[in-house]
Amino acid sequence: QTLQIAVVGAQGLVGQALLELLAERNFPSARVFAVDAGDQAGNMVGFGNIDIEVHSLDDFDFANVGLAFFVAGGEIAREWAPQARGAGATVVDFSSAFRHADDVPLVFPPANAAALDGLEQGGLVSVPNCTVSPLAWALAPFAELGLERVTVATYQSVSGTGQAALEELATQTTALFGQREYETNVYAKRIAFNLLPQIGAVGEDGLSEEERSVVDELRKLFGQPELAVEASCVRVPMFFGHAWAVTISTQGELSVESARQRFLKAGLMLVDEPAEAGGYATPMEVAGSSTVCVSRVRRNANDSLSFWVTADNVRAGAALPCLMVAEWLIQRGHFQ
Ligand code: 11C
Repeated sequence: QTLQIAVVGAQGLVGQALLELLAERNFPSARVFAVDAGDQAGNMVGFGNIDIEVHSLDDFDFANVGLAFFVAGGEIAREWAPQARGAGATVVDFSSAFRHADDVPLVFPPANAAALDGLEQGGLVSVPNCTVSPLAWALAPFAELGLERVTVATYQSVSGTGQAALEELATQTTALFGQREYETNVYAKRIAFNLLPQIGAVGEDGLSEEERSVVDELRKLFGQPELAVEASCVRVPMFFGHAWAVTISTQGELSVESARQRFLKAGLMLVDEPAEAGGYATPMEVAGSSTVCVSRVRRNANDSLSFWVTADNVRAGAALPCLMVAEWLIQRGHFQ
């Protein structure tokens, strides 16, 4: 193996999950560098059974890196991805920085792997928001029937916001149990024992940033700029795992049984035993796994199809899609 890899943002939630997956899936590489912004002197991060040193982005040399994952947010991607590319690295970016650029492919392989065709060494690929990739996985089996409308309500855990939000939920929860005062810093209102119906700033069109992201990214992924998408994104007091209540209409006829077969063929896990108590999957059960689960598949009176999707937003929603892009590039001989 000669491919050297950098994970920029290695100490973040997504960075750590990505390092775990790279080790678990034996991703072919000669060396993996953990890189992060700021002074990293002496910091170590887990990679499989070992710990590896974290390099400071400020003086990291991308010269011998063939593949750089950026999982460090938009600001760092905007500043450093061009430098990594300039040194010859292909960049797989998990941030909102380039997702809407016309000349940058937005790719989640189960939905649109063909968008990677022709990517050159030193190229740039954007990976969708963690709220979009598992949803797109569940929608992909219906794309060939002609997707007409997607209506989705999301239930998003606080890990989607990051480490500080995990701490805020934990601190508020214990304070409430202890009947103590609590602070609200990360979110506009208390998240413990509550639901927040807005994720990101609301734009002039009335959609929150997260809802706009779902609409725009699904349209780009499926190459349907006019696809009817309605999204309502809600932050819930869970630590890990997002869930999606989805309703779709397609041009072709769709029975519950054929939908189930399509989910299975696409590699999703079906947990759907309506006759059994608890015959569905919940975020708690998928947390820590790379599985995207579908439950409660049913047909509505107007022939639309509804179902429930749940996945670990950090692992299956963020880290795995980055790795799937890289695995696809490897299979296509991109790095030779
Ligand atoms: C959340 N999905 O769960 C969001 C985070 O990649 O644009 C969105 C960050 C992004 O909070």
